[in-house]
Amino acid sequence: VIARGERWPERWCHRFKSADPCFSCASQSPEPPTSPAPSVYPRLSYSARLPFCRNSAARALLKVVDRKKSNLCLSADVTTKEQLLRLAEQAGPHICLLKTHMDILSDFDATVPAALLALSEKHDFLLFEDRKFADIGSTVAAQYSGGVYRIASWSHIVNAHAIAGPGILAGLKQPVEKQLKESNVEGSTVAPRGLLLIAEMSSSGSLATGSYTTANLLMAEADPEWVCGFICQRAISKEKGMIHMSPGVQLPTDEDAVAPAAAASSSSFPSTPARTGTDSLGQQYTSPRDLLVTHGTDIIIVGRAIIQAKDAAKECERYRKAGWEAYEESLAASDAKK
Ligand code: 5BU
Repeated sequence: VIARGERWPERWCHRFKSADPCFSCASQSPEPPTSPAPSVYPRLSYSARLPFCRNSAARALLKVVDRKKSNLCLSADVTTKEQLLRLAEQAGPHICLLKTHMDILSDFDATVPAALLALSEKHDFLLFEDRKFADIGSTVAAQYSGGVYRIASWSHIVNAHAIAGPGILAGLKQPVEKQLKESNVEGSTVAPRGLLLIAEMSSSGSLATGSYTTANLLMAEADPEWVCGFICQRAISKEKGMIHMSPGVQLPTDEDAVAPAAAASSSSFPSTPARTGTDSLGQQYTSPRDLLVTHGTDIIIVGRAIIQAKDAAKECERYRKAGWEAYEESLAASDAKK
């Protein structure tokens, strides 16, 4: 983690008028931010990126993705444990990652994480609690490890807003380091753990743009052993070990007039995904193809489009296939550019 006063590369410190910028200048620079270039190509296969992953959850996830030919993360936004476990059982064979919002369950108890972990082993997927931590380091350390949910004890991946500064990364890392120390003493192995920074959001009018996104990128790349990637709408890091995950994904339903290829090819501005739809509260949707081929992201996160479908397993498979075809197309496009 970069501490205040440490150097940031190639930036000017406006506070101390020096070429050695302090941390706060990284986010307060009045200069137009060098928008992180969406360097989509050349694109490496998931398996070829493995040696570049310094974080344990990034490595575990890329292995699952490769084994199952699935870059689909299901956002299981349901409100009872029975619905959640049923959905995880149905979706399990098709997904690489199951994303939860434990705090929307009306009947959460300690059996839920245990049952999800059993399903994650049975069907070979990882767990991601979409907790969006956003407080000072000591508070997030307590929120992550304790309370009712004890997230650090079961969730392979969590996410955070970097709004509070690098202390949030250090705070969240504490419970993981404690688990590591204890495992060294007891000789047991520790399950993979990783943090995603929310560098961009899918919702309309999101404030996570420009220099804020850049500051996320710099914070993440300063701690690649702990940060496994980003929530974003396009590839923002050139580090091959960082995973880019994108929510706000929908395919046209069979009845829709818009064909996927037409929707994707309408994107002429690489920094702005071509939106295929919205909900009534500001969510914006993009096609898997636009995210993976045009914008170079790695994992699609899909919620209501799957969980509200008549047949969730069938819909999962449709999204898995679309996500995988988009990935293969991005590799072919990369080869063609060589
Ligand atoms: P949807 O039903 O596919 O719209 O659900 C998207 C999920 O992803 C939902 O759980 C959100 O909380 C989550 N999400 C998002 O939609 N956009 C973001 O930028 C982030 C998370 Br961060």
